[in-house]
Amino acid sequence: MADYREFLEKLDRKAYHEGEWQWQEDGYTVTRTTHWSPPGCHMGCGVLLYTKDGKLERVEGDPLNAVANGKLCMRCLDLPEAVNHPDRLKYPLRRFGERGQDRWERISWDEAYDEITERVLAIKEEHGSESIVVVHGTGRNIGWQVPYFASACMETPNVSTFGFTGFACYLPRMIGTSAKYGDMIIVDASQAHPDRYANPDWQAPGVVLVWGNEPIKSNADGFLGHWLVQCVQMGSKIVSVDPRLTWWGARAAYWLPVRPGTDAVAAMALLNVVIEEDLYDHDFVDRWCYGFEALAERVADKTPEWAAPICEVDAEALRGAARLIATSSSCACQWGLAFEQQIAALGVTEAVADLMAITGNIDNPGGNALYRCAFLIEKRYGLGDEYIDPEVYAKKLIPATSGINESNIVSCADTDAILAAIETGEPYPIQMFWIQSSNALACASMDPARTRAALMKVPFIVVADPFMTPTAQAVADIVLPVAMSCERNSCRTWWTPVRTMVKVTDYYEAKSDEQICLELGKRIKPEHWPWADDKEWCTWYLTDQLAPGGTEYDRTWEDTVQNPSENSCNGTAYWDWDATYHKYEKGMLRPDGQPGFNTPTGRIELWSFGYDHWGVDPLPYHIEPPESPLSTPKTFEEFPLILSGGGRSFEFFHSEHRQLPTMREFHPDPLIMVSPEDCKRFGVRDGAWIWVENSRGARFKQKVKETIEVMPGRVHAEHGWWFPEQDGAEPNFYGTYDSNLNNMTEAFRTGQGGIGSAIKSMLCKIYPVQEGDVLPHEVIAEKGNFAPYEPGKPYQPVEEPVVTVMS
Ligand SMILES: Nc1nc2c(c(=O)[nH]1)N[C@H]1C(S)=C(S)[C@@H](COP(=O)(O)OP(=O)(O)OC[C@H]3O[C@@H](n4cnc5c(=O)[nH]c(N)nc54)[C@H](O)[C@@H]3O)O[C@H]1N2
Ligand SMILES: Nc1nc2c(c(=O)[nH]1)N[C@H]1C(S)=C(S)[C@@H](COP(=O)(O)OP(=O)(O)OC[C@H]3O[C@@H](n4cnc5c(=O)[nH]c(N)nc54)[C@H](O)[C@@H]3O)O[C@H]1N2
Ligand code: SF4
Ligand SMILES: [Mo]
Repeated sequence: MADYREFLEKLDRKAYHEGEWQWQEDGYTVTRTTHWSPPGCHMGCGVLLYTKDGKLERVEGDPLNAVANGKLCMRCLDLPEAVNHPDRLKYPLRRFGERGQDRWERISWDEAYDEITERVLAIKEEHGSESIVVVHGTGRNIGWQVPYFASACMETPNVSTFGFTGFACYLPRMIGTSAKYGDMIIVDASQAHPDRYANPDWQAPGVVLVWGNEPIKSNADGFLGHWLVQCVQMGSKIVSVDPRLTWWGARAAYWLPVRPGTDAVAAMALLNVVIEEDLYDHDFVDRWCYGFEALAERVADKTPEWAAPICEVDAEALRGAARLIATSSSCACQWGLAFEQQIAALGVTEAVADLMAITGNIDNPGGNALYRCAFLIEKRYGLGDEYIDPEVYAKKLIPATSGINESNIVSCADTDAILAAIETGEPYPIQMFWIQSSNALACASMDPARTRAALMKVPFIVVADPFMTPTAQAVADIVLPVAMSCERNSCRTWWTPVRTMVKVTDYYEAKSDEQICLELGKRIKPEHWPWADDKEWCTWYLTDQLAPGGTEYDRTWEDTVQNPSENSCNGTAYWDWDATYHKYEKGMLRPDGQPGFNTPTGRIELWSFGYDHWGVDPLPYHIEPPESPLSTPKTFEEFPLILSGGGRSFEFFHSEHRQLPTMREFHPDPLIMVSPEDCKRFGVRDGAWIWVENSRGARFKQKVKETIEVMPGRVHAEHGWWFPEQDGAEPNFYGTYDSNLNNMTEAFRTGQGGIGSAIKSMLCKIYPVQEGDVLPHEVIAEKGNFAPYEPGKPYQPVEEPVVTVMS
């Protein structure tokens, strides 16, 4: 460690470039900026864009960017291929003929805006603005832009990642930790220190719990995987909790290969060992935690021996991991999507949050840091909500039974409530969808055929995307071409320093999300859109003191772009994250300035008032997946494999990048991992296409990757696949149904509080694809879906679960 620190201290950063934002080099203009979307990514690493004659030709990492240290993934390196791709949408398009016929005519932006404006005004007048649904995807360039657009232009509270049941991405971890800690946590990999790994106050984590997350591939939620690689090189040990043997598991002190969807069982056993063996941090628990006795009582019988047969992890491994976690200098939890893609989402979040708390790993060096957004600019969902008439706002589509929604913790609408409104017309029919950054049919929708059928009932649909997608083909009336990252002026502050993207090239008539929202906003609700252009709008976002969250930022967007050393892109003073440790001792977390956490009790709530208020168990609990060896043993006899999936790959961001020759050269087909034992048992072989089928008769096909990464009895498939090279018209829709893992997932089935969905823990069987087999898109074209369903209701379970909650 000392050697590396010395190396960093001596490093002459200026040897790379002078820190200016733009310069000329070998006939290129080089621009120093960041990238996040499109094509999409959660992060926002520093890039040097090399442009010539108005074209992006090359992308390199920016060595002076302290966030990414000059490192880039293949998706950023390959940006020129995406940006210059001939299939990109060049002009606004209007459908003629029926939906799904792939018949489009070019129209002007004015024509598009006129038609949209006319329809929106008429819908608001006749049906109320709540009948407009605004849809966005994850982490793209829409995090604050689309919520503001929904409120200040469309005036609707119905904003959603439509099709994605149970808020099954990150949100449960966010609200879970907000309730228990009053803040969200992120692994302290030195990212708040301008001098990073060389900072003397920072220590590499003693152990990192990589739990249901693949950080090198996903770089999710404000965290870069290579930071952890650096930590490992500086001595951090790994505990990997993952049914698959990942890069991390292969290097771990303990690999705990839980049965998918049983993480809460393993977590409760870890808590049991830490408490029973008296390994917890007494001082921290006494001074800063509330509800320890209740927690101890809850886990008193959750011994490793109790857990082992349920979660399928060896009891001694659970014990060893618990001891390592509790006795290391620090433990950080790099948690991931597996937390919410299971029905016990809030229970496992709770258990692991408690484990970090009672071992004293909150806001400590190399532990779990409590950081907020840059300059406290936390404007996301809810931005502009004050422009929605309170009576309209009260009509937000949320499930009647969900306490979380009633408390408005989740400020977006609920996708299943929207689906029910479309299918049943109750409480009101939906008149319009505005889809900006979502390809629901290929990716976010838990039942794509059902989603499509529902959307066919919606009279007017607009999609704004850089590419023609299966979703746009299937349901759009108007498609708007969206600019890529080097073609737009933008900014973001999420988990990050203030970052900007700056426009250096053009592509035909494509416009940025900012331009589209602003131009349409000015037509429909001019009073809420006072800004002259995208740059002014961004400056407002960064500097508006009155907006929720407030901000101390006083630079314009242009200043930010042109003085990167002042904010994001340099080794000094690059953002205002407060790197102070133990902020709770110093009165830095609560609005009243008192020591403690920003919770009702001022302590970390091991017994959570927030959870209790939402109608969720205030202590850790487990719920078995709706279908599992324990909950539906009969179904398990015929469907003996546990299906997990959606693990990220380097080449793709969700359904994106499938057009790019380089990515398809590396990763031509959707892959399902099958163990050598199961290949033998089910008569399938490496490289062969197989069917994966569930008890409802839903199926999809992928190619076998025979590998020891998965254990016998478990398979792991990929999500987000469609084939831009295939026919886009109905019924094929670029083959989007045929390899779609989400034929198997379900709307209307969630965990406590309407949160979590069993996406990564289902039952299936596998068998070889034969020539002449009926394809999923043919079944859907003929029958509508694989099984019948009642409007607004979940599918009837094939077998009623016998085991449910364990608490
Ligand atoms: N390249 C790329 N990066 C991405 C994305 C992308 O599509 N491509 N998507 C982005 C988005 S929106 C998100 S949410 C993040 C998600 O990124 P991650 O949080 O890393 O999630 P996944 O890659 O889905 O799964 C992580 C691990 O969970 C394991 N797993 C599966 N089931 C279970 C289970 O029941 N329990 C446990 N403990 N583990 C399980 C899988 O084997 C896998 O190794 O990635 C973001 N980054
Ligand atoms: N089975 C299974 N399904 C999953 C997952 C899984 O792990 N397993 N992961 C789930 C998760 S965690 C998530 S978050 C969802 C993600 O789902 P989404 O975020 O909705 O991702 P996509 O469906 O790929 O749709 C994104 C679309 O936006 C376009 N786009 C990209 N950038 C921009 C931009 O800046 N502006 C605009 N206007 N458009 C842009 C892309 O071209 C693409 O068509 O998928 C979920 N689906
Ligand atoms: S994480 Fe990878 S793809 Fe995302 S911005 Fe950084 S380098 Fe680019
Ligand atoms: Mo996600």
